[in-house]
Amino acid sequence: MTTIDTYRLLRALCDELARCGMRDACTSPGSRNTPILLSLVREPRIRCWSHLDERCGGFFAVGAAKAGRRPVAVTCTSGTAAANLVPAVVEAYWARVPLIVLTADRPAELRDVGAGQAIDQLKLYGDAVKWFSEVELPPEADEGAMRWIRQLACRAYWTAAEGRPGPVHLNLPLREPLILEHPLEAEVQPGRPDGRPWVGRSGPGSKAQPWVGRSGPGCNARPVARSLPARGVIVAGRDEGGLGVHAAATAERLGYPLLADPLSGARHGATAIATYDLLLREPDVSWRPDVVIRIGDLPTSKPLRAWLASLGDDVPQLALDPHGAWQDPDAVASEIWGGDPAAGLDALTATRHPDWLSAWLRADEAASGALEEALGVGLSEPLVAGRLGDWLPAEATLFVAASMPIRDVELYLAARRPLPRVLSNRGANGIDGTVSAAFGVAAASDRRHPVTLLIGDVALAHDIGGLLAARRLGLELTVVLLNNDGGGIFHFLPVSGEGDAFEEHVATPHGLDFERVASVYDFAYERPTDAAQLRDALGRRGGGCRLIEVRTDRAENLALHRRAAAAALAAVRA
Ligand SMILES: Cc1ncc(C[n+]2csc(CCOP(=O)(O)OP(=O)(O)O)c2C)c(N)n1
Ligand SMILES: [Mg+2]
Repeated sequence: MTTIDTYRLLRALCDELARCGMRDACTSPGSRNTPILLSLVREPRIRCWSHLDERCGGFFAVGAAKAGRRPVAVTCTSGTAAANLVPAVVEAYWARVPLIVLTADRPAELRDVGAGQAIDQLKLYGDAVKWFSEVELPPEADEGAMRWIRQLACRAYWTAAEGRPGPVHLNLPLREPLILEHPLEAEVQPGRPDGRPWVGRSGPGSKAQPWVGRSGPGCNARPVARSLPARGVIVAGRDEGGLGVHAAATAERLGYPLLADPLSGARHGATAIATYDLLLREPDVSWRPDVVIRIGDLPTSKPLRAWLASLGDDVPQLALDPHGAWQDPDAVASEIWGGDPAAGLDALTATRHPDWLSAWLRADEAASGALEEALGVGLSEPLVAGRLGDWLPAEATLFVAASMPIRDVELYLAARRPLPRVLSNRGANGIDGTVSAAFGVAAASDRRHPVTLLIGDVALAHDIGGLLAARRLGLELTVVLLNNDGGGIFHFLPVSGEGDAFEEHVATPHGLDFERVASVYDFAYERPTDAAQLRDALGRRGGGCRLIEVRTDRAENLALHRRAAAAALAAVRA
């Protein structure tokens, strides 16, 4: 096999990915992956985002695929470089994000014989990929080989995008020389006419909405029309495929309260209950429904999960999931509908109960009012989380880190009005890769609309290398940092009673000076000390990256959360 054959095949692979709809790829440097990297970079329809740390590149791809709702490629060299993609691949698998991982590898004769940078990359990501293929390139890029590689690229793309989306891993052993001596001439086998992919997809939604699953068991089954009891609730969890709008409309039509996670895209609905995380903590202020309709992932809220688990077998729980996924840790769902959830929702009818919805809405109003009063006007973590929903325009994207930011957003973000799109890495709930994922979201979003990341200090320190994207990729991102010098979330857990061991090994304070961090990574820096200053800072967009630091105290934060929750529950009881 000559180097020209290698490049012909890899250029055809990238051509096919672009024909299928790929727009973004992440590269990271190395020698063995040179042919893959150059083939991607030379493909004009694919924007290539360079990352020097593969872990950042992988999470950037997760963010870009989430925001762009189409598969993103990631390539890296062999050895530990490929192992650095594990966290992103795992997150993509659990969060249903389509990635195409293209790892370069040593060829067979250089494996397990002491050659450098050679590890066992076969099925490196285990069951966290939808498809693994060892792509040994044929000796000659003849017509048969070109047909094969084009078909392989389409298979990788459609496998990642369709059904339950997720990552695909192609491992490519490559032999030296890895660089062409002369530029590549016209292709031997130019692909299908009119820019069509080698293997097209027909059927509903395959082009327009590859993200929303429509295959899988029972997908084409028609939902049975059902008439439901008057007292029901709809629980909507993370969904990036537009199902939230449908869930909100259905809740209105049925007169059901809507317990909608901010990641659901449903929380704007007229029946959405913002404070369910609070109301469901107390059985005397929440009411037993006669049926529960669940859509997509389960929301993060622990009280909500505990409440669902407590309802008992006489309250049927129907789970609708675009991919028929099992989202039921407490084994209480009575039915999991694997077909099109929108059609499933349309088939539901109920007669309205005169007081059911209004009682929930009244309780929510009382709780929201009391929370707001308890928070006051000082800059606190929950106040920032809530106000971002009010201050960011509806076209903005708010990327929220794991730990307290996502929990505060779930309780304190308003409901029943236009909200920004909210995204988060909730597949595996890691704090890793958050900065990089937010940059990926910025890369695949409309540049006219702001992307804001809400993140804690430990999560930011964990992916501090992700900040390099500000200097290197020309993207715009506003980072709102809630700096309580450690993991504030752990103060809510019993381990917080463990004194010094808790402080050093669990809370992990670090004392980082984020103003200096901002200057190292070329971020403009601001430190507002009141809400008006924060609001002004958010409104200033200069095209670059900004770090807005809000300092808080972990112990005070715990006390404030407790006070606010107690005040809200008292208000609802009253
Ligand atoms: C990769 C990874 N490591 C560890 C954890 C466990 N963890 C959950 S929250 C958290 C602390 C986060 O602290 P910070 O980002 O400052 O947010 P805060 O709790 O202060 O709101 C840790 C270490 C995790 N979720 N993911
Ligand atoms: Mg913190």
